Amino acid sequence: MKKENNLKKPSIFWIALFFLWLKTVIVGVTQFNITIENMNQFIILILNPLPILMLVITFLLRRKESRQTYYMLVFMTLASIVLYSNVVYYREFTDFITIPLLFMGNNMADLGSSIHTLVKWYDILFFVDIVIAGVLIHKWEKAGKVVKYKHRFKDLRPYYAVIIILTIINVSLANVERPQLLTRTFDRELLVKNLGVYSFHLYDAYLHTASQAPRVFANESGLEEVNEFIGENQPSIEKDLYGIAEGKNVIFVAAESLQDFVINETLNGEEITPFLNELVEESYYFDQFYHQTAQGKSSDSEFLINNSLYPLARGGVFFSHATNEYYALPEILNENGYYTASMHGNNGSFWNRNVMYNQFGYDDFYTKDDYEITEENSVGWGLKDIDFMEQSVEHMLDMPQPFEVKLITLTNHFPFDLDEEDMYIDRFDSNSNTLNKYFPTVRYMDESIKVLFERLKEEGLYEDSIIVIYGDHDGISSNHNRAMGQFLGEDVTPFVETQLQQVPFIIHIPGMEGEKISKVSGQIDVRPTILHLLGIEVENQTIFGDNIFSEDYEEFTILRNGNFITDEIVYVNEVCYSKETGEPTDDEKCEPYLDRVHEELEYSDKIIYGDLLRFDGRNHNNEDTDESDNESETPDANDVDTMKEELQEENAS
Ligand code: GP9
Ligand code: MN
Repeated sequence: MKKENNLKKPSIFWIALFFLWLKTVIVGVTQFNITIENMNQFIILILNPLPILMLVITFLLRRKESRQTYYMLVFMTLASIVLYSNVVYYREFTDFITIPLLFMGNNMADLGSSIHTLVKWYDILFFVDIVIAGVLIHKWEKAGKVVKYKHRFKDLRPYYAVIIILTIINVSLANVERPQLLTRTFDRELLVKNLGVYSFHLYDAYLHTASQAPRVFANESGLEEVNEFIGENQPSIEKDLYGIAEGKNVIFVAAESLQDFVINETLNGEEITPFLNELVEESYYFDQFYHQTAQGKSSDSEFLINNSLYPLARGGVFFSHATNEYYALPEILNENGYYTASMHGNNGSFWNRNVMYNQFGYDDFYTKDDYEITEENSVGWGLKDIDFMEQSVEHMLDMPQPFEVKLITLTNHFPFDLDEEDMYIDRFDSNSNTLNKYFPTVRYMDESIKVLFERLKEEGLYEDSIIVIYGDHDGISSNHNRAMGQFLGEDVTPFVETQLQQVPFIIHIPGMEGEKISKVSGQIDVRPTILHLLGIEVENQTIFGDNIFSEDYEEFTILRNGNFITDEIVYVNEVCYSKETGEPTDDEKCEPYLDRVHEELEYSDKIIYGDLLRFDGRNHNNEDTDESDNESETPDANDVDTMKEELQEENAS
């Protein structure tokens, strides 16, 4: 048979390409909220799925002709699965999947309880085209319409020429729209908008591979360079408060999904957080405090608080760099005579905590095996917060003092399920079921924190402790902006959306009045702020945060997506907003900060990618442990008992 080129004839090439392309464009517009602002962006949207889809399909055309239909349908299915997985993930996180996320097997499995609310029956439509394509090919093949043969490279040259031309157009247009597109990798929304979801995944795969290499090539000079950038990295001192909480127990409460907008707010005339509202009156309450987390959510907040470094833009540093050296808060506190533990009524392996905690230096990790969990005292993701608090205080009674513990709450987690008996307030009434359910679970968490305080007082632990409460990240994503606007009584503009990234940060020191501190700050500042109160100075540390209490503290907080906030402006997706008006203002006002933002995030990444803290000249307590040991080790119960005894003796002498 003469090998004619069949670009124009009905072929499975065109069928597969047409359906996949159409679906990708429709999904882009309807599911990923990709907004089209000009003609250029419209052309990019139409173009960007084509080159990569064509490339794969031409590859399949070179297979045996009898297998081609099969391969084509398998490819259509795989591409649809990629697309659909992103849709489901996007519904919850308004973000796209990255490769490191896929390795978080445990988390994905545990997310099961949320998944059912994210999957809709009509999602079957995402796969319907595969069936239609299969039927069409079958029919047309029978009628002798479809041209199929094993293509040689030569036959495909016109296709390749088209692929190259389309790629050049796509990249050039994208470059006009978004210079430095590929270097600003923390902005996934823009990457997907310009490259399309499939090429984004390819690029992400490249990033993943490339991020593994720096560790091998890193040396001391890398750390020196970062330290030079940070400059004098000792947090500034504020003499009135320095050491005010010296020797006290430190009880951190990681308040799941707690955003600041609920504080001092009512719903149907009832306070949403009555206990916290009282508490902020007698505590240091930072009401301009931002979470700085990315895809690693809760674990990112822990990373920030313990290290005063930024988490990664993609994936979770708890997974990708859990065997790095860190000089984390628990390690510092251990050196200062503290016993340290994290407590959580969930699996130890969630977020790979049981591995990462070794590097942070926690003496112990209380997980769901250490709690009495029954059907009655569980909801949603596990142990209810009130029961968790009660049982955690019991555990604290056995701990050597001073201790640092972190209580990781769970009930106020998406999808915000709650038993009827635990509903202290009614749901909100809007088109977002998620937001409606959020308020009663926040109210429930508030109650659990009240129980914590009561129990600490009853057990005599309160006076010797400081209690530090922080929201770990947002609970209501931008998918619910309309409903959120209804609650707030204003449109949720990008400016408002950024302000919604504020989470409460409360430091309660028994016996002190406290005050409201309205300085722009973030989770990166928690460690130096707390160490300052404890009167612990750390030599030679590499951190990006500062003591918020200090007079020299600079109000400049960088979010992990490259947006930033100062006392006067808010920079969101390349638009500079005035805080005073909430409206866009002169770019010049934001300009001076732009380089610093990029540099700071890049230097922080460098520390993680290059594992640079192994060069800080410290003998980290896990230095002798070889990597294979690190994989599985959390201190077991016997070790912990011995260690507790040793610590108690040490502290007594
Ligand atoms: C799971 C809990 C929730 O252990 O910390 O994690 P999140 O989904 O919020 O990151
Ligand atoms: Mn969380």
